[in-house]
Amino acid sequence: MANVLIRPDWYIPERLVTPEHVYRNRRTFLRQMGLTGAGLFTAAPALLSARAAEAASKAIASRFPAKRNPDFNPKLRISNEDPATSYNNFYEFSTSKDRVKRLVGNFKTQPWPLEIYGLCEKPLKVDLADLLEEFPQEERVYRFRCVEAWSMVVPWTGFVLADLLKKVQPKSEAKFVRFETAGRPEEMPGYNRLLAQGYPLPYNEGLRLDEAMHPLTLVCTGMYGKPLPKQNGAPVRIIVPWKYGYKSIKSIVKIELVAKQPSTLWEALQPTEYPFESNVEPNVPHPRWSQATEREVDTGDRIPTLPYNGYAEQVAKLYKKG
Ligand SMILES: Nc1nc2c(c(=O)[nH]1)N[C@H]1C(S)=C(S)[C@@H](COP(=O)(O)O)O[C@H]1N2
Ligand SMILES: [Mo]
Repeated sequence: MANVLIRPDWYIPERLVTPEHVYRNRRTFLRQMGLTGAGLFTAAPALLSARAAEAASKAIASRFPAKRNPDFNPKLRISNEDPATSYNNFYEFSTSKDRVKRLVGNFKTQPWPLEIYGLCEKPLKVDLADLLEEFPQEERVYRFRCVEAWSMVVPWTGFVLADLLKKVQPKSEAKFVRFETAGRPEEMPGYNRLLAQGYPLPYNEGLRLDEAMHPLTLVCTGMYGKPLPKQNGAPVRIIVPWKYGYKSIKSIVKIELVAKQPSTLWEALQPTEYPFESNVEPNVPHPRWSQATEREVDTGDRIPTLPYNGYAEQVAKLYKKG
C-alpha cells in the first residue's frame, strides 16, 4: 500500500482498509490519534487501523468505572465475577458455554460502528466511543435469568436505551425495535456451523417499542466496573432484565425502528419454546422443563424464580390485558 495523503478536512487512509461507515464519525479518533489539523501524514493503513482501535478502546475504558445507581437492587448478593464471565451463551463462537471465552480472541470490538435507523426522523451512524461522549453511564445491579434456568446477579454499566431512541425521534408508525449482532464468520469460529444448521444469522432480537423505551432497558457496555468482556457481548449489548436471557442480545451493530413485530432468531427456530415476548414467568413451564426455580451460576444453589424476574412492580403494567 502506497503512502496516503490526508487533508485536514478529509481523511482517506482508514477508508482503504475498513468500511466507510466505521469512520464517518471521525471526530474522536482524529483527536485521539493526534491527527487533527495534520497537513500531511504518512503511515501504513494497518498501523493506522491498529491505532484507531487502540484509541477507541482507550476512549471507552476512560468511561469506567461508572457510579452505581443505588435505586436498583442494592441488597442483592452480586454473583462472583469469574463464573459470570466464563459461563456464556454466545452461539456464534460456540454452543458450549465453557468454550466461548477461549474462542473470542480474534473478535475485533474496536472501533465499533453502530447504526440506529428505520422509522425515525434522525437516523444515526456513530462509533460507540463517540456515543459514550453523549450518554453518561451508570452502574445498575440486575438479576439475569436464562431460559435454561440458571441465573446470576450482575452489576452492569450502561445507559437507558430510551435516551438513545429519543435522540433518533421514532416516527408514530414505529411500534417495534429490532436489534442485530455483528455477523463475522472470519472472527466467530462457530458461525458457519450455525449457518449450516439453519440459524437465521446474524443473531437478531426484538422488543415492542414500549418495552425498548422502558427505563429498565439498558444499552450496556460493561460489567463489574469494566468494559464488557468479549464473551459477554463486547463492546455493546442490550440488557432487558425481566425477560429470558436470549432477549439480551450481544455485540449489536444495528438498532432498527420498525412497524411490524420483527422475526427474531429464537422465535424463528422454535416459536413454541421461545416466543417473541419471553417474559420470565415461573408459572409457565418451558415445553421441556419447569421455570419455577433457577440455579445460581456461582453457588449452584437452587432458588425460586420470581415473576418478571423480580421486576413485576416496574413492568407488569406493560402486559395488562384489555
Ligand atoms: N449475539 C448473541 N447474543 C446472545 C446470545 C447469543 O448466542 N448470541 N445468547 C443469549 C443468551 S441465550 C443468553 S442467556 C445471554 C447470555 O449472556 P452472558 O453470556 O453475558 O451471560 O446472551 C444472549 N445474547
Ligand atoms: Mo439463555
